[in-house]
Amino acid sequence: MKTQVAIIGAGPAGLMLGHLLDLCGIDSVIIENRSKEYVIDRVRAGVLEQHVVDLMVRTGIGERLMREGLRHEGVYLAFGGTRRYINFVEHTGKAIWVYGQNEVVRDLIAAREATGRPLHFEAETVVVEGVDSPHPSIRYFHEGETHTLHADFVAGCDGFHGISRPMFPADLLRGFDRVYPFAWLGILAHAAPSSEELVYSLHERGFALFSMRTPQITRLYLQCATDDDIENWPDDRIWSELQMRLSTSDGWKPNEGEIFQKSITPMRSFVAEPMQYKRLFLAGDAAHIVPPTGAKGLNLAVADVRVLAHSLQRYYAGEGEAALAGYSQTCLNRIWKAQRFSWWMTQMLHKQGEGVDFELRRQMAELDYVTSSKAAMTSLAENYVGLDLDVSLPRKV
Ligand code: RFL
Ligand code: PHB
Repeated sequence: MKTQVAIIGAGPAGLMLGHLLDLCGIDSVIIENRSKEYVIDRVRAGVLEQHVVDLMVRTGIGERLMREGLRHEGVYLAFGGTRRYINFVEHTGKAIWVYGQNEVVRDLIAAREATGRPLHFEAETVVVEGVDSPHPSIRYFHEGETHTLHADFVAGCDGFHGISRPMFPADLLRGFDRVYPFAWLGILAHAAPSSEELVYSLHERGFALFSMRTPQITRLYLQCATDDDIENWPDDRIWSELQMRLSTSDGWKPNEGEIFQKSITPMRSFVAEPMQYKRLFLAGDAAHIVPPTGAKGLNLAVADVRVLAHSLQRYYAGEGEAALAGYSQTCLNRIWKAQRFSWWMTQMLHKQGEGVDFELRRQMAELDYVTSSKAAMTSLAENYVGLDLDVSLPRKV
């Protein structure tokens, strides 16, 4: 079997890359080790930057997003029992959208299936070979058989635990990371969101976040210990902790309802440099992880594959290898800024440990400043809605 680009992983990065390449007339095969249901049902991100929304709309996959997505013009930061609003549109002219990663993935799979181009689920990539030659290949198991796929390029869109990053020569790849001493317990509940905007809260008991998925479903997060067990968190304890950490003196509090999903996620910052080794490219979580406080992971994954699709389009248009040389650095410049922002939001909003009264007072002062200085509000807003990405949009033809 032959294709132009072999894509490992059908998360947002791999699926969006396949979609953009299709619009450029470039052939690809997407190989995913999990089932279609698993990939769609995995509960993850919820916030889309304006550039992702624009991309989806202009490339013909934004119809449901426009109908069901929730446009948000700002966020609340809560501390000391009060909520303060930062208006993104006023400070940047841009907004963000709440639309579950599940829905983005569902739309991308539907678009892929409509093209008839290959997307293999439950197909595990085991070996990537020849990436240092013009003829790489990947070997994978699918429906009980081993297949070999020859390609011009391999795109490693296989997440943080994938096999692509370890294929880089050890003396080429450098990893930069930070692990945080806390985790997030996240829930989905059948409860109408009681605020139109997200609420990020710093409380002396720890961080909490109020978000949503639909007009009937609330998404909530609580800071917890890294070694915490979900069994320690019966529903009553979750609600009582959320009410304590989120309720504000203006009478606002989250609505309660039946909890139908809960899980604990560790938090880390990680960047791999470079993101290209000859014919092998990394994109999305395969190359970098951000703590979720800045809502950047999915958005960065989409930004990477926009740069990659654009580079490959130029390559096939006749520019040759030169078109690919800037991929890593173009992505990394923006990734490090998103890393900085995600780290900054995380340190400002989480309780750093026990007996940290100085830190808490300092964080409260920072929140007071960030929600009262026009310059600071503008800085938070322009990072939250997403820094500029200078790549032209392919259009659905
Ligand atoms: P994914 O989504 O992990 O997809 C990688 C895919 O590769 C497959 N795979 C393989 N396939 C074949 N062969 C192999 N050997 C393979 N090894 C792995 C996997 O099964 C999988 O399907 O990575 P991708 O595409 O780079 O997408 C990244 C995003 O999923 C991630 O950054 C976000 O979910 C992060 N994130 C958030 N991002 C945002 O932009 N906004 C948010 O509001 C936001 N909130 C979050 C988040 C992540 C969270 N968790 C659970 C980590 C909230 C949470 C709680
Ligand atoms: C979410 O709705 O899942 C969400 C929102 C904002 C974040 C992280 C996750 O910073």
